Amino acid sequence: MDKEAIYQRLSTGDVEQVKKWVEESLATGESPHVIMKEGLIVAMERFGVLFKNGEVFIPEVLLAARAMHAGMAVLKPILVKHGGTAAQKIVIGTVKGDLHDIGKNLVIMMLEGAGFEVVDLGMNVSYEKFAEAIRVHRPAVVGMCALLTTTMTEMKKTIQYLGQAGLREEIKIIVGGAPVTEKFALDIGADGYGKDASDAVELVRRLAPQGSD
Ligand code: B1M
Repeated sequence: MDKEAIYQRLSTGDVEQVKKWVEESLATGESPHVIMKEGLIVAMERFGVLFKNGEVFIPEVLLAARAMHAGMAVLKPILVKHGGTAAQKIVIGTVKGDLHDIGKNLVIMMLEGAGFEVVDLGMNVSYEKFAEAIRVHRPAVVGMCALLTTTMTEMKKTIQYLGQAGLREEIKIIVGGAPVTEKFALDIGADGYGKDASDAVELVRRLAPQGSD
């Protein structure tokens, strides 16, 4: 797998070339998980360092993110197909005030790939919307993502709100995102913390084993 090629294509935001790279990598027999984790994610993380260092700006990052989504869209049906039948339901969203969804979408893809049924609430999700989704979908697990130190506190507020709404006992809550830590997760009363998308799948498997409801 040519990691430099995917980095170049992603960093120029070239949607068609990213899709083509993913298709070509699949055609060589590369595993979709490896293409996602070692190709797309690594390239996006590398690009993120440039953003951090002020070498690229928000428009370029948005273009790279769009190209990454296009590459993920090619992989998604394959990951889902190999995941088996869905059983346990997971509701997931990026918390209020936070517009980052790349990591969340990766977690969703991995969960779907592992056979879970996922309800994606999107980003900037209010407490009320999480509560409403729990009432409607009755998930085994609720996942919350935050990428900003200013929005990770919304996780705690959402958990408190779900408690007040009488919904906390019936679900397991997992949290994740770059600034989140295991300690923070425990402190705010979550049931688990996923450091990355694979970790999130392992966590959900432990908290809501398929066929256990
Ligand atoms: Co923003 N941004 N951003 N950004 N952005 C960061 C997060 C930042 C670290 C960049 C920096 O300054 N170094 C910084 C946060 C600083 C902080 O809070 N300490 C930052 C900032 C400041 C901002 C704005 C405030 C910038 C501005 O406007 N001045 C603004 C905020 C907007 C808002 O949310 N209200 C903003 C905007 C944006 C864009 C819209 C331009 C774009 C988002 C596009 C999109 O998501 N559709 C963007 C991006 C892309 C980034 C960086 C470059 C990349 C984030 C990313 O997608 N990483 C990021 C810098 C960086 O990370 N190096 C940055 C790749 C992704 C795969 O990783 O999301 O961590 P991640 O997900 C991982 C794990 O964390 C885990 O699994 C994933 C896969 O392994 N995981 C979970 C994630 N969720 C999980 C949930 C789980 C379990 C695991 O269970 C539920």
